[in-house]
Parts: sequence; C-alpha cells; structure tokens
Amino acid sequence: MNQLITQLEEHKTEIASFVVNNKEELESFRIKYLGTKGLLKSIMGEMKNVPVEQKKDAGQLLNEFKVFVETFYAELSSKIEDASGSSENKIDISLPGQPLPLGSRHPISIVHNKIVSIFQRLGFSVAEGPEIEDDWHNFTALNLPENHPARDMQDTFYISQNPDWLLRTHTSSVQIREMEKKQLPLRIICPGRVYRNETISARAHCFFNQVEGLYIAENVSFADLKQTLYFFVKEMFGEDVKVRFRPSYFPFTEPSAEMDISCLICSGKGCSVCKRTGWVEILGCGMVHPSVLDNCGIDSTKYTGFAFGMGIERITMLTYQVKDLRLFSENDVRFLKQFTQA
Ligand code: 2NL
Repeated sequence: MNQLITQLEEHKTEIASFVVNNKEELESFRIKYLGTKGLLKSIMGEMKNVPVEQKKDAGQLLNEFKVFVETFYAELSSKIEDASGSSENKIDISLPGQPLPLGSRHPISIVHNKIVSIFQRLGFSVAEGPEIEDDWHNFTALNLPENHPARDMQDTFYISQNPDWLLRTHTSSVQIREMEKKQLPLRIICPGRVYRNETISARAHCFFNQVEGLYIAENVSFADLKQTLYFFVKEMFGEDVKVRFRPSYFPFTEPSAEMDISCLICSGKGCSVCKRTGWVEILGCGMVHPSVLDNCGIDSTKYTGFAFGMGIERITMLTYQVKDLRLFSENDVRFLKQFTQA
C-alpha cells in the first residue's frame, strides 16, 4: 500500500512538470498517460494483485490519481488551444456586430405627435371620443341641415344593422361632446381617425386622420385664431414659411376661412406640388357658429370661440413629399422604415 502511494506521488511529480508546446506533444502526453496502453490503464490493471482488504483504499487512491491526470490533461489542451487561437469557442472581438432590426414610428404618428405637442404648449389639452357616432353629434349639432350632401349614404358610412349610427366623418363630434359638458373656458384639440365613403385613390381614402381644435371663452376673437395658427405654422414648418387666409364657408363656423402656407417645396416660386401658385392649403377654420354653441347649451351671447380642422395625412404628405395616400395604410416596410425620427 505504502509502495503504491510513493509510486503514485512520483508519477504525479513527473506529470506536473510536463510541458507541451503543440498539438503533437499534447497527443504524446495523452497516449503516454491516458491511452489504452498508457500508464493509468497499466496501474489500474495491477489492482487485481492488491489484497482484498486493501482494495477499497487502493481504489480510492487510484481514482484520485485518475482525476489528477485527466485534469492536468484538460489544462494542457486548453493552453494549446488558446495559443493556437483555433478554438471554436474563442470570441473574435474584431468581428462586426450583428445588426439589430430597429422599428420606426409611422409617419402619421410622427406628425400627429408634433401637432399635439405644439398645441399643448399653447394650453390646449387632448380630447378623444367614439368613432361610431350618432347623427346629432356628427351632423345636427354642427348646424348641418337635414338635406346636406355630407349626410348622404354616398358620402357617409352608416352602420347597416342600425342606421341611427354612423362612422364619424370628422372629430368635430368629439368637440360637441366636450362642449355639452359645459365646463368653460374650453381649450382642446381632438386628433383621431375619421371615415368617408370615397373611392380609394392616390388623393382620397375611406379613412384618414384629423386634428380639430376648439377654444371657447369670453371675448375670443378672429385675431386669437390667427395668432394661434401663426404660432402653429412657425413651429411646424419653420420661421420662413408665409401664411395667408382666404374667405370660405362651413356650416359650423361664421365667418369661415381656409389657411394656405407658402409652398415648402419651391418656397413660393411655383412647382407641381403647389400647382404653380406658390401656396398650399393646409386647414379650414372660423369662429364657431352661434347656433352650434346654442345646440350644446352654451350661451352664445356671452361666449365666443374659434375652431379649426386639418388632415394629418395632407400635412405628412407635404412634410415628407409623399405622393400617394395609400402608402400610409399599406404597411410596406420599405416605405415605413424611411421615417426614423422619434
Ligand atoms: C377642414 C375644415 C374645420 C371646424 C373644422 C368645428 C368644430 C366645431 C365647431 C365649429 Cl365643434 N367648427 N370645426 C371648423 C372649421 C373648419 O375643418 O378642412 N378640415 C380638414
């Protein structure tokens, strides 16, 4: 037994001093100590000569020796692999990284967020409401007469199971709901999706997005409307953009106007986007019609207000020079990934 111990200690010392410089020397080590005719196998073979009462202790010693040799071999091989640099596990830190596919915001959302944040800075808050509306909130309260063409089945989607309901054609209906709460003064913008029964083309779609604005208080004037919209245009399109108002007509405002800005593409010189006029229309606006205030239970002799409405798609098309409305709802990634702004 003592003889076995000294024998194993000598082998250990010999093995521990073993140095390998390459794969061939590593392989010689393996054959010499761990191979089928190697040292470990031959010592194991001598177990049969050990007396029965010593077999347990001897077996334990041999096992420890085996673990020692195998561990040492593993250390030698990892040293060789590190040195040769050919290991499959080795990380090549000079390799370029894997690109992570990154999503981007929809252009309509980018423009929507920008419009909302500009009006929030002026003290407007965002109001939302249902997309399925009744005739009162979408038409009647807005002073649209019974026989107005907008009410026609041709222009408006009515719910077939119950034609008392329809898909809102503008977010004015949300503003009517807010006015009915009669908490004045009221200063809101209403962004949202609206629906109209149009034949789909590059310029028209059956659903699109709108932002409407409404300010009702005592002594609100057309001058307030103009200054609010001037501020919006400068923030949205830049200091150099020019603005003009043209008289117009809406049943829910009086007086009414449409607002143009100088063409962003040719800065007013004339191009195909502005049809050689130098101006592009971006919104409609006016002073809230007294009948609309009365319809909502607001005293039109005490309060006045202004309102405006714009199409988000239209402003997005002008901003990014998108020529076809349909691109906004087709979700083609080649289109969408071009808009990287937050
Ligand atoms: C346009 C024109 C406009 C309004 C919307 C409005 C809402 C209420 C009362 C009065 Cl509750 N007016 N909204 C006023 C003028 C024009 O939109 O061309 N939109 C795309």
